Amino acid sequence: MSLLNSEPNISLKEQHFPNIILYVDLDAFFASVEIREHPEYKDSPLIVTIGEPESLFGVVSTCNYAAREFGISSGMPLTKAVRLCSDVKIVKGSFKLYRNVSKNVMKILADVSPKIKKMSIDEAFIDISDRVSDFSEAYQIAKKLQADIFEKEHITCSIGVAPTKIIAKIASDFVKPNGITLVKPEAIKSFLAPLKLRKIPGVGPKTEKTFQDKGVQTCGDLAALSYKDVYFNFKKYGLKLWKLVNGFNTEQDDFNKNSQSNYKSISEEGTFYKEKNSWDEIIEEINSCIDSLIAKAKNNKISFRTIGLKIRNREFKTFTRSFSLQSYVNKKEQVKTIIRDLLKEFNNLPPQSIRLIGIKLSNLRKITSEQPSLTQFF
Ligand code: TTP
Ligand code: MG
Repeated sequence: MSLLNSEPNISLKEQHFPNIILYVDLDAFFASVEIREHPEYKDSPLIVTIGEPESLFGVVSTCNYAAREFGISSGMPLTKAVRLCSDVKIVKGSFKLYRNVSKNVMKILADVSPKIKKMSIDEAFIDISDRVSDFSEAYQIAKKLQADIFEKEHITCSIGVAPTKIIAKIASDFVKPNGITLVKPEAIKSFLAPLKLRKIPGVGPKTEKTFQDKGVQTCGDLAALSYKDVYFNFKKYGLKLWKLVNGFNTEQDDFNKNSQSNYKSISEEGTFYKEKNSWDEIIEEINSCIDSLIAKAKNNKISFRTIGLKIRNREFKTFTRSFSLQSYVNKKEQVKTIIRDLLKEFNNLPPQSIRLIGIKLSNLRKITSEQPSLTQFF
């Protein structure tokens, strides 16, 4: 039977929401740190730039909420920003300081649960499913976390509390600054309905235009279409979004999926919720996936022979490549070298087009005491 004639293929798994996730995003991060260091900037419009404040060469890295009221935003040329607000204060960023504050905040988050995934300098997911029994308890944890960050670092954050990462991320942006937005499974559809499709991480201007051309502006507009129409007009990617806006679980449980003891493979992947501007940034993400996979392999005394790479672009096209070695290995550098080779083929893709990267180790073998490593002899 063709997909067009079939009923929506919603599995039980997609109706099941076993997790509770917090998504934490620091408010106007660089600007908030500057205001903490210079309380005299408080209440006046403030821009942080890596450019040159005096000659107005460069763009806005970020700005505080007072500056946003004038229409100033990240990425805007400084010349335009001062046209919008002639009194705006412009300071040069101190990145070392921001990195330190970020590290301190990530430590506070790691105290909430070890299941934490840093997404950028000022954003992270925390899976608190094992710590709480319901969403009201999760909300209290979010409140306490917000207070802890403020007490220790004197900056505010906004938090989304939801059953999936993507909904938690969208929720974190719903009330800002210093907001907490809770979205329970049964409220996902109505929460998303009034939002522009663009609010969904990964929907960029090009995708938004494709949907707008067919009259779809909001998540609710998409949810109201029939499954057949969505498949006909927007293919596989449209269906995934359609499931999301209709309140189904579109995520694999990637915090827990490797928890069984007899692995066939172990893998780690990351979706980019913001465009990456360089391959260096993407490689940094890949290396962090490799680091955590190797830690997992070591904890479970596993060696492996096959190393796989997965890349997905904004058109939802997925490329997978792999390489098998003659013998079993378990070292980080070996994986990094092979992945670097596999990546060469994709050098020509613009980094901004990459939406997801994944690494998979397969052909696994348990390291037993009968297979001593060479280093044990020295
Ligand atoms: P964001 O979290 O996107 O922005 P923000 O924290 O400034 O504001 P919001 O309250 O909306 O979360 O980015 C985090 C930091 O990353 C930001 O403070 C500065 C930096 N950044 C840039 O340098 N360039 C950019 O284009 C963006 C978007 C962010
Ligand atoms: Mg932020």
